[in-house]
Amino acid sequence: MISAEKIPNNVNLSSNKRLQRALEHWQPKYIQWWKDMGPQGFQDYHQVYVRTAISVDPEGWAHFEYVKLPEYRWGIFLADPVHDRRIGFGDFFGQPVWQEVPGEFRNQLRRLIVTQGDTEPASVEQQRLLGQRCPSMYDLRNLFQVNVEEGRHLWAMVYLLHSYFGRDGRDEAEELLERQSGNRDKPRILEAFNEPIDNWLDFFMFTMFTDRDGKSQLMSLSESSLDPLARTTRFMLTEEAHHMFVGETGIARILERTCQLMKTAGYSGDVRKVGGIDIPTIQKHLNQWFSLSLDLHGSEVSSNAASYFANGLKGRAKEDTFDEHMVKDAYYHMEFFEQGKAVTKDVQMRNAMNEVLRDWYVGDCAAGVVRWNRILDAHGMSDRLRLPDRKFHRGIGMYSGFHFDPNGVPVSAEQWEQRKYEWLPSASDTEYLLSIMDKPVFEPGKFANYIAPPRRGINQLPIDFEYVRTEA
Ligand code: BYC
Repeated sequence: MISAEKIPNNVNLSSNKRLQRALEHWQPKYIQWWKDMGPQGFQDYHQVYVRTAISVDPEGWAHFEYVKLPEYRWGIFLADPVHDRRIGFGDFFGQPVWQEVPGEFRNQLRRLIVTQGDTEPASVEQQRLLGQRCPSMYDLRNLFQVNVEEGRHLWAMVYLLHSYFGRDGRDEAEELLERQSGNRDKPRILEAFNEPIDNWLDFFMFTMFTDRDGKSQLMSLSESSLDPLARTTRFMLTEEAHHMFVGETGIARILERTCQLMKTAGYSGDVRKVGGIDIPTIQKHLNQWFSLSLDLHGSEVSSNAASYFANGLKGRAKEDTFDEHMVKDAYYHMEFFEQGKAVTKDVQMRNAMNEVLRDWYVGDCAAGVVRWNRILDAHGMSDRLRLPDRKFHRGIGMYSGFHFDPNGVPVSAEQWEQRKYEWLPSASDTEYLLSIMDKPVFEPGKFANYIAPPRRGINQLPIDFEYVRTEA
């Protein structure tokens, strides 16, 4: 039975019979999905020290307790309403926001919500084997925290589908549990969510770069004229921040350790001999996840994006910082690649909204890379990490039919084949990473050789706290 007590919420679940009925049907399927496709080997006998959102105010949010993963209390939360909120962009600028889905935008909105929702269980599926290779108990707990929150983000989208889209919303909610990351017949919708994440370097790069796409997409959806969508995604952003923290500090700690090992290895850069992760391998994984996450922003020129903007469904990140919100007569100077050359053309700004969001995203990523490079600098290393050019390794959009090196210089198909593993992880790189991650580190306060400990523990607890414990 669905009980509002077991499902923390601020949507009046106890008096909403329609939602209760829909969830009664869906929730057991979700739990089954979580047991089958969630963290493998940590479902039955482990208690994890996680935070659970029990209300949207800061105190309710920072509620920590030991939980058996399948018993996590996935909740439904909307950020507080904004009084007299008005549509902030597009053709309906200035009108009151919508509390119900307008019939004419129903399909478009459902599609956006389903695409967003699809990424959440996908990421849990991608990461399900990582626990068996964890570098420490602290990291294991962070992985599970990320996983349960992605599960909650799925609940958030399912809440919208159940509450505002009737029968087809309920069908879509079921399908969100049926598609599977990497499945040949029923893959996840967006490409990056079908890539395996079987080592922790990929996990940290994913949470740094792909979760940051989550941030940029959620920021643009939190501007939506559909108020329940705006409020749901606004609350999701608070959780996304922690995921990016896990990614950014994870790589920072690997860099810290790599610098130490480089000194031991005599500055030769040959840190693999002493069991560390060398800078070129880190750079290749950065290239991989940054380029896959650029693809997640869609094509540079997109009539879908123009229509989302015109109809007020999906805005720009921080829409209120722009001077003009109708964007009818504005142009974006866009670089096209024609006959081997870059040519700049003006594109109607509404058609360039994916690129506008991508610009914001690239800036946010670049700031993170600057912070990583400070670690290399502080250790006196001359190596630096860098973002590859946005034309590099693209599978979506106008560059997808061509090949470019990380500097954005065009290369032929033969050159690409010859050189791609200088720029992207090869099978032997993965083999090496798996070899140093083959044994999980479960002893509290101990860390795998390739990563430094964090500066501090979770919730002001010591680093050697038992963040994951087995039942007696
Ligand atoms: N892979 O005009 P186009 C997150 C499709 S991450 C495969 O280029 P549009 C998270 C597109 O659907 C954030 N297909 O782009 C992070 C369209 O198909 P149709 C997730 C792709 O429509 C970590 C066609 O290509 N949220 O939260 O503007 C862990 C041409 O479309 C891809 C969202 O994405 C791709 N990469 O779409 C957990 C927000 N890109 O119509 C979670 C919702 C495009 O021809 N989604 N296509 O069949 C959207 O706003 C938009 O759908 C997109 C861009 C941003 C994906």
